[in-house]
Amino acid sequence: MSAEEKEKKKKVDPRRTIDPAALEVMDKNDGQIETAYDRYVKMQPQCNFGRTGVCCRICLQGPCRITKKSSKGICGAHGYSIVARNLIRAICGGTGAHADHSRHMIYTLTEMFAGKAGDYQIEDFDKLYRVADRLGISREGKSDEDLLKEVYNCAVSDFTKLDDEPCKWLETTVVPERLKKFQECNVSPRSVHTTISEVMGQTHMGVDSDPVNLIFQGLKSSLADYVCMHIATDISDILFGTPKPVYTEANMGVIDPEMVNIALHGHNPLLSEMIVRVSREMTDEAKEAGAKGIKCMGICCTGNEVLMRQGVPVLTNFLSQELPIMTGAIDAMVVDVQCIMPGVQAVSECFNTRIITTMSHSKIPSAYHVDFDEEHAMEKAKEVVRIAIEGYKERDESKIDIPDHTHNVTAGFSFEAMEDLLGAVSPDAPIKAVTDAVDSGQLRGVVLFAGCNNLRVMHDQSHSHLIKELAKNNVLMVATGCAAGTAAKMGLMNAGAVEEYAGDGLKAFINQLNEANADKLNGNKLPLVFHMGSCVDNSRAYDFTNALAVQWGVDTPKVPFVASAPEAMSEKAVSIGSWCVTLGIPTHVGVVPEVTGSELVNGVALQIAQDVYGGYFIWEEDIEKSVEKVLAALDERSWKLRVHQQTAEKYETTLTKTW
Ligand code: NFS
Ligand code: SF4
Repeated sequence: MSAEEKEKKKKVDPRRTIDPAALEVMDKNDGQIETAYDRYVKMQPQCNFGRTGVCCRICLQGPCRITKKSSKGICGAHGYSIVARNLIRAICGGTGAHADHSRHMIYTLTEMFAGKAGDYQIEDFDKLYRVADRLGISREGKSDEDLLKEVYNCAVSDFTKLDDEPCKWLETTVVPERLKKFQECNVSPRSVHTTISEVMGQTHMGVDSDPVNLIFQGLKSSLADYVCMHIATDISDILFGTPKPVYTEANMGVIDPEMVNIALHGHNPLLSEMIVRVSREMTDEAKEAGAKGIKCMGICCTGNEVLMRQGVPVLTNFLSQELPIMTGAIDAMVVDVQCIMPGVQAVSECFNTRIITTMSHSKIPSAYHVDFDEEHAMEKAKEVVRIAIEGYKERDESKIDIPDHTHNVTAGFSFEAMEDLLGAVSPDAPIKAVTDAVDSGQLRGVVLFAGCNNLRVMHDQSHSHLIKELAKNNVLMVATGCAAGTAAKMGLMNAGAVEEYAGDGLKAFINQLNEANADKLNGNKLPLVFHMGSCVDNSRAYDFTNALAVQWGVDTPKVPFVASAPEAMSEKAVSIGSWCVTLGIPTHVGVVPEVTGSELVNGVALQIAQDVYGGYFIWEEDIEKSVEKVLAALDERSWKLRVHQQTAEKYETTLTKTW
């Protein structure tokens, strides 16, 4: 290592978080147990070829790296082809992960129809009807089970069909102008699985080297991603209920040393819902072991799923997932799929914590494994809880040290719950409460905070700062995934935050909702940021955007709605960002993806996308500039919308379709 590199490495401080609970745990540990924060420092400096996307390992002649000396790979592939191929494989990785999740939901229905998943049933009939209606399925003379079967058939078809008809979940959830655009540009996916296979085929050595063609296929993959995410949300709601407001707490102070503590981590609600249910029935077993009861807490998106539907407290978000184990009071961490750092196992070995993997395709060496299957869901959930109780019995009391940090959280804002709240102000067209507030200038627009944490930036900092600044500027905010985790942990997802941070317009808007919904809220008040769920539930956020577009009578690129992922990390985030853009949303990303090695590919992301789809990426790592750029993107749209509305009024014509 050169002297310069050593110097650079020294400068990175592993205390890369602003979460006070995480800092406390980290400081007490004083580097003795290694976590992601330490490994990030060790990893510096990271390879710039990979970072800019110009390293190709697609065939065994590679890796080929684009340098001044060699401007093409061994096969003659230009830098732009290599960058585009890498990018769309990342998008496809995200699509694959969501497809895996969504297919599991669909598969559970297969098992239900075969009489093999008795622990699952239709929980939310209204949601079933709503989805059936949206898909254009007639309800007349059909039993609920028949109806569910038809919804199921549509989902299977969206996953597997080979013809050119649009996927049902795309066709029925976007405005017609969007669909037309997708068909014109050939980015409307045939089906989820077909699209994934197309991307892998197209990016194989010696197939497509046209960067624009490649990127458009990537966008198709991102739309397939959107389809499977929406299916996952819909089926989850049908099986487990559509979220309604819930009240709980967030951050590591939620750990109760007198309880058997279970951390639910990963993404899938199929097992975690069962664990929450059985843990409520198994209090006696916990008491026999000397505990007061059983407490479930969530990490990442499994956490978001059980928070939204069951009010389960938030333990922490992605980046700090290893730290709760170091409190010495987590008896089991149950994981399913995605965003689970293998590092949790090594940390757990210093404590009593059992890491329990539960999916056959997502294992960690040395961890416990309970092989989940739909047929024995409750039984498997009980097995998991019993392992946690065993862990409790073996706890080393001397190691317990829980940081005393929590904040109140109000969550549970599915799109339906939002409509319900807005409907109290505007009964005929609930979403009009928002469009009116934007038209009058009371709100500056709507922003979705989505995405992960990433050690390249200070953990939780950009989310927190942007939320506070946008609140001041009267932006209505919704959040999902680990961005929502930040808001919850940092006290930005409760009524106190409205008082503290909201500008006058936003405060008046939220207070009007509070007053109109006083009976439903039982003395509680609405939060500053509305939690819409897991990352898969970004589908809910898009339903929100789409409803705004329908209400204004415009295509999505005219809607003052911006997505922001200031701490993006996973391939899923790359895919979600790409469908946001394709669906017409300006999308701020605070960690620039691996595309800067090709000016052409970067230019497509930043400019061409806007020309074609109306959505575009904003790469901005600087927090202050991010605030400015997000606000500018909102303002540009609301200004244009207003001008177009005034023009239409003046000349008594319809609103122009251009953006
Ligand atoms: Ni989303 Fe949720 Fe978090 Fe990022 Fe991972 S948990 S699916 S990918 S890290 S937000
Ligand atoms: Fe190199 Fe071409 Fe093989 Fe990529 S596909 S590793 S650029 S030879």
